[in-house]
Amino acid sequence: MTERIEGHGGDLALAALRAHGVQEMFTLSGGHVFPLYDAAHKEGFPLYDVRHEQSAVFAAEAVAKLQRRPGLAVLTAGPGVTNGISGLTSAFFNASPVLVLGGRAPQFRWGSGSLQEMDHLPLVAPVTKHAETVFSADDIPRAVSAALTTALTPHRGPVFLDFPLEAVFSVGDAGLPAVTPPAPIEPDPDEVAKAAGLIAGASRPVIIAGSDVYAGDAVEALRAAAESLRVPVFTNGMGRGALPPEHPLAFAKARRVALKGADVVVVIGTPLDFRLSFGDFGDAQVVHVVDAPSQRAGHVQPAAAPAGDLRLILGAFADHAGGRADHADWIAELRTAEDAAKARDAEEMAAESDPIRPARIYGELRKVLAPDAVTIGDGGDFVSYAGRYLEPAQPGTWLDPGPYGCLGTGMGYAMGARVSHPDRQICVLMGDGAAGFSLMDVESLVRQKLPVVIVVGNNGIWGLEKHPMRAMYGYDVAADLQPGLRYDKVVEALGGAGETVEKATDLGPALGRAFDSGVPYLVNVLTDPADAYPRSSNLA
Ligand SMILES: Cc1ncc(C[n+]2csc(CCOP(=O)(O)OP(=O)(O)O)c2C)c(N)n1
Ligand SMILES: [Mg+2]
Repeated sequence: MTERIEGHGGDLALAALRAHGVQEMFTLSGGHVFPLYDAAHKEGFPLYDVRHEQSAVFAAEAVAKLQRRPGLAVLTAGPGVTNGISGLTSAFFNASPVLVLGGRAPQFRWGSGSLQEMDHLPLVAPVTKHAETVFSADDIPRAVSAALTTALTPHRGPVFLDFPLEAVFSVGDAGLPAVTPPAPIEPDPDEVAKAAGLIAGASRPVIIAGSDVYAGDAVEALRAAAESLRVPVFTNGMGRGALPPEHPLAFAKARRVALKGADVVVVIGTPLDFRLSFGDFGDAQVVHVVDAPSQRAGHVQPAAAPAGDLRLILGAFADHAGGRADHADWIAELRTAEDAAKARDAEEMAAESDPIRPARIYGELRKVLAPDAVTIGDGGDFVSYAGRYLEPAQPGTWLDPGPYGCLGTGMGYAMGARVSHPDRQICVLMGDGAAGFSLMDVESLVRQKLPVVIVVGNNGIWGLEKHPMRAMYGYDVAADLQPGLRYDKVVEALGGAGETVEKATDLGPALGRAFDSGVPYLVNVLTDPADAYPRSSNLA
């Protein structure tokens, strides 16, 4: 214990939050959490409010993902907390260190039917690393501090605390717990050596690096390991951009060829889930490198699975003392496939068509996006195309919803990204269906002067569902939206600006106006509803 602090529950919470580097709060008003606002108000602590609690949690998650520090959402008792549950669950799947502080009906008359009285813990426990009710003001700094330490300890993830009304409104005093960063988890050196030996001895190794590489600040170590062992690298999630696109070992398009031909597949900092064919790569041996023992897959038996601090493991790979098989031919083979795919993509991204096809939108966007622009995907097919055609040039610049696949992250992630990077381009790629979940939060962005550009791929359908349903049944239901709807007018009505684009040649100038506008700006691009993203499994 270092310092003693006094005040109401909100003051005590804020002191502990600040000690852990929390820099802002995302919230939607509710009387149960007023003391937290009071503390923020008195201290000049930034507070951003939204129109749906999901956006508050998604904003907190974006801060956590981009800045690798805790993000905070404050939600009122009952419906405030329940509206935040998809956000918490996304953070759980993404291992994002998010703290949700909930209000809670008074404890002294629990069971008498107070307004918004419900026990949140059974709902949030399965999607958090820790969930606790804090019954006294004096106990708040301890609980906040412990919760944030848990959130930041690999494998990272969200935590939840709620404060009964009388606990957060009453005055207390407590010591401010000392903040110690989580100690790195030491990997088993034998398992690390075994993994390194397998990779070095392979003829056709491939690395797939995911979000935990960025979250664990192991981007440099990844590069060093790949260069030392001469292994081609593919990425997903927040791992994208870990190697600059021009790096000789950076690959994006040749994944199918790589996974088909590989004899050792090294998956680093991402689960062996549906995105990676559940860890089944045919005859190839699998090395799974995870940031904590809890992340070892239960459904496959990798040849090696070192668990621990990714910098330590990847550093040890880089320092591998044994010999190395020559991978030059393998790398050259993949480069040929990569270059061919890139040429095909370039053609698609330049293609004239009427109606516009999504590829062209990304072709135009690539011309105006700066290397440090943050791009955010919220939608179905339109976002699959973003994943294919956008090439993040730096790590920490691409936000997708992650394996939970929750639509509606758009405006919350945009708010968190804008707050994280006030001077960068922030661009949300949205399906027209996805737009319905969070577009009202453009109002929050306008009011709080947080400009972002929103590009809607408006095909008038829930494309990622309509096409598969037709393929499966020969008909579809519940898959149509209003064609040509003016989402730009919605944004205008909310105080932003926008325009509708129907011709490919109008895209570039419209995007230019959007990024120059300095307000939330929606470019509503009418796209071809017949266009379906080609995929092997169409269920999402
Ligand atoms: C909250 C939520 N509801 C439903 C789904 C199922 N879903 C996945 S993609 C998709 C269609 C998205 O349509 P749109 O945003 O218009 O993008 P498009 O596929 O048309 O490009 C739906 C409904 C989901 N992933 N998340
Ligand atoms: Mg759509």
